[in-house]
Amino acid sequence: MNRTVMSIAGWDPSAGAGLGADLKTISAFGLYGVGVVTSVTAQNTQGVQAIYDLPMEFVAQQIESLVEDIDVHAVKIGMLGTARAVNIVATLIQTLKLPNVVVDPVLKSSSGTALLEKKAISVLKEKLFPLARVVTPNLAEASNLAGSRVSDIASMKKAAQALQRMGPETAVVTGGSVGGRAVDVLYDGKSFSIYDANRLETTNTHGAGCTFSTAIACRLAQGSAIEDAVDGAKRFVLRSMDHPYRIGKGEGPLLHLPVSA
Ligand code: PXL
Repeated sequence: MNRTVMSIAGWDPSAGAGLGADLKTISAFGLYGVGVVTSVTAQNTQGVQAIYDLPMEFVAQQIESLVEDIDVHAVKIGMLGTARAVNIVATLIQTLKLPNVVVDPVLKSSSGTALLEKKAISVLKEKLFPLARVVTPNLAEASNLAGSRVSDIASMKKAAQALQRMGPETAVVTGGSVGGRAVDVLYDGKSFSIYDANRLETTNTHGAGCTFSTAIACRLAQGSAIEDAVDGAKRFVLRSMDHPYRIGKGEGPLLHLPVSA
């Protein structure tokens, strides 16, 4: 299918997370990926060593250059870095009427470094969430954004409901671990869907959240309904974590092989 997916995200030079992971994911789905950089990080599988947030004017220019020329069928939004970037991205999503927006509300790296300034969190919730078809917080992000500890299925449901009420069409809280199962909880304003799989024994998890949200955007670009898109994305993430490569000394990245392979 002749479809283009845009990722607006940070650059991780180890390409395990961020824009690198997103473009690999889009390719694996057989779609054409385009990428807007919000922030350049220096990092590897062991942690984030430095961050350089781009000026919001330059983030805006990249989006405008792309959209003037190329039709975009879905947008994944990851690390934004600053409140100014959140604001300008929200404005452009609206004025350019970009479709199938998936927001991964990235707050911290898995090693604990802040990837979004504190004052941007309210802007993310108020300006960007209402423009999204899907938001995909993990447990830590859901706890922070909903303002209460999220740990088990009951609290995941409560948080999914609270976040959906902030304006997105659906909220999926990811990363639950219940009796050795990997559980995600979706709420669409009416009912819950619970996604459940065997938890893998793997350390190849760096970039799982980025890959998940981008895979949802790919499936939406292909015309899937949200519930199916999330199911397909979960299967893609699990398969991409389950590989024999040993990359780096820390939390290994996923390996994004073609979906049809
Ligand atoms: O996984 C969250 C994330 C998103 N985007 C970038 C990152 C990370 C984690 O390190 O570096 C650019």
